[in-house]
Amino acid sequence: MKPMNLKNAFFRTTLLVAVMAAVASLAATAHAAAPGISGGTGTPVFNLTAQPAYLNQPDGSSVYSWGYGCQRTWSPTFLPATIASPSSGCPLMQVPGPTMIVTEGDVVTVNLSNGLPTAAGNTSILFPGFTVQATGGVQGLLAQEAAPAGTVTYTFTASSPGTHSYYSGTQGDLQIEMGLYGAVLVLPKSNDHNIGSCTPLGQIPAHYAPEADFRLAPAAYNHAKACYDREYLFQFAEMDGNIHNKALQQVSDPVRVAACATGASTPGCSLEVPTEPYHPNFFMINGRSMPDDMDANYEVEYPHQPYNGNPHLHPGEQVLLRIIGQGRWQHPFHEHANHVRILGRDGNLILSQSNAGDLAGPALFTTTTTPGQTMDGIFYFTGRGLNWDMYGHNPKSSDTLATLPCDPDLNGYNTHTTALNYYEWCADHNKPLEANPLGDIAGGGPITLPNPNILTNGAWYGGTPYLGPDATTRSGGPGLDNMQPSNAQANPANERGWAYMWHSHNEREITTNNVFPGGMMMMLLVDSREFVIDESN
Ligand SMILES: [Cu+2]
Repeated sequence: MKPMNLKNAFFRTTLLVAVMAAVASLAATAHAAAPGISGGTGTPVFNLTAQPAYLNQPDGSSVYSWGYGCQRTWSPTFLPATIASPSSGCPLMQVPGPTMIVTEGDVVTVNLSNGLPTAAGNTSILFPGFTVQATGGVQGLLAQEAAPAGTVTYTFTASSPGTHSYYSGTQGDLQIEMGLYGAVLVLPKSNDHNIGSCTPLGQIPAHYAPEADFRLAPAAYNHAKACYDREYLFQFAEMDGNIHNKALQQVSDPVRVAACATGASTPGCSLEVPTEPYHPNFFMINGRSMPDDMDANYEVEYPHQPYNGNPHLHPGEQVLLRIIGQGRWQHPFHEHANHVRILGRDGNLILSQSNAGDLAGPALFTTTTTPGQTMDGIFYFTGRGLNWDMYGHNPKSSDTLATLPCDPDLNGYNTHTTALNYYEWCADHNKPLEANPLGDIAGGGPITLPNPNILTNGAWYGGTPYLGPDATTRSGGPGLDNMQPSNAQANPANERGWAYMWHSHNEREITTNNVFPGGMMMMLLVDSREFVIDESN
């Protein structure tokens, strides 16, 4: 999608119509996955710089912020390799900071240099959950710190797999607010016997259509029940624009700049930015607000916000959600269409006390984030509970896709991995939606659909109650009115998925600068297996 098209479409309209219009104008390439950087194997080294820049927000704001970028002399390896990463490396400050991808047992070194304005003073990084050794720098309250233009080195062993946060350990009320936070993803060892049953890397999927593998690892944890097919990382944080504006005023103040020029410890060379009362007006997922979060990863429009939030999946896929609460508020994020089964928190897999080996994490309606805490959870969608056949099968149809069988396994799902309707809930197979159908399925269903013009919400969601490129035909049937607009508007061609809003249930947080819609909102796209999900951007 071209961002301008999206934004024009978005702000021309209002309320839910606006949301669906934005969905309609999204394009093929803006998928997600969990991109980041590697510092090598075994003893990875990451060279980061804390530095200032401006974040783009969809209301047109350009918000002065601080974040981490890669040191200019250092070019890391970008992961996963299937995602097109910037050829320039990552020298620019970004929010969130570069996602550091390591493997369990790695001895990780992070060299931090302080490129913040001198008046900002020292800075540091905390790696909660790890035992950190620091060398160089100066002693701070919570961690060894890098003085202005100085450096500090942290070393720790990546002792547990899972999603971990990192963030400033210096004046956190200001520095984390300004954007100094990021993620450490610790992958389980690839030779771990517990994940031997997972589909090996490079072999996803063995399903209907060949698709690239965008996973970082076969499993989230060293556990056979932590396998996954697809993954997304979402970091939640809010910003109070007044704090950022005050920080900008003060670092630009000529008197202060003059004082700082003679040394960081010169009287008058420090910031006095109040961080209370706290009135955040930007609510971000991965540093972006809706609708910007649905643009592509590494989109040039966001040089300092490279990561998006735009989940896609096929029915039946196990989708790993890596969730981090950054900032200082809780954010009750609701993943529509199913609950999220939590695997672990802060890199601790939650196991049953009574049944050894069983997972015991809760199924959450909202994955409410807590500042500093991380969650790993599994989300999936099968259509079970819809009470109609979402593929529109009809044994009498001449359409070969419409005559596919549903062969229930012991749990009632069609688990033939090469089938288009993999993980269809067979109890709903050939079960009509409409009491008085105009379409492909015989009569007798639970409801009568309203006028197609009422149901139709654009290109991603075709207005039809069926999945797949033929959904429009199936909902109307040969020679009958079908759901308009039809496939001709599909973008990309033949994507005929269902859109589910994923959003904060603190509704204040789905605004940008007090205007709805915006903030912490994205769209989940459920795509039929005919549609190849390409997250390579
Ligand atoms: Cu909701």
